[in-house]
Amino acid sequence: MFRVNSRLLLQCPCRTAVISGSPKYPDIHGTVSFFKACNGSLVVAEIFNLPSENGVFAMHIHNGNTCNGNADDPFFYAGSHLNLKNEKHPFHTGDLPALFSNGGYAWTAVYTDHFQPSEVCGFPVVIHANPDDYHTQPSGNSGEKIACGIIK
Ligand SMILES: [Cu+2]
Repeated sequence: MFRVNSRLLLQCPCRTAVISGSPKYPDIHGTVSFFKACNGSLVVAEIFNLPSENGVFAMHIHNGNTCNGNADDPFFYAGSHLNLKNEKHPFHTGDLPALFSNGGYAWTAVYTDHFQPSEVCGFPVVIHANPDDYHTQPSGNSGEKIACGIIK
């Protein structure tokens, strides 16, 4: 166990999604790790080689069980936002803060009570080409899926 601050006492086992870009964005890679913490999870994301067109990228946990897709959507079968408690966006289980790119690199951490790491195991983390507006239903108008990885 590792105490970060008064709220965050991290416990393993933790879970990690290894992120890979779509065929259009093959250079994107990174990890999103989930640490069990008091009343929830600490989520730490480190992503490399984000495209330069945008500086802010939506990130969600989706409700599928694969990062497979089709000709129209490389991660179609990642599904829609994970929503274990039947909430509206942006209060879905899988709603997360956006990634802010610094020259294509993004690092972010969030402490959330939306889930425990064990509840999201097996689901995909999806990164989108656009920011999440945290308003539009059902998914924040965040555009094309550009990277994905299953939480293991
Ligand atoms: Cu998404």
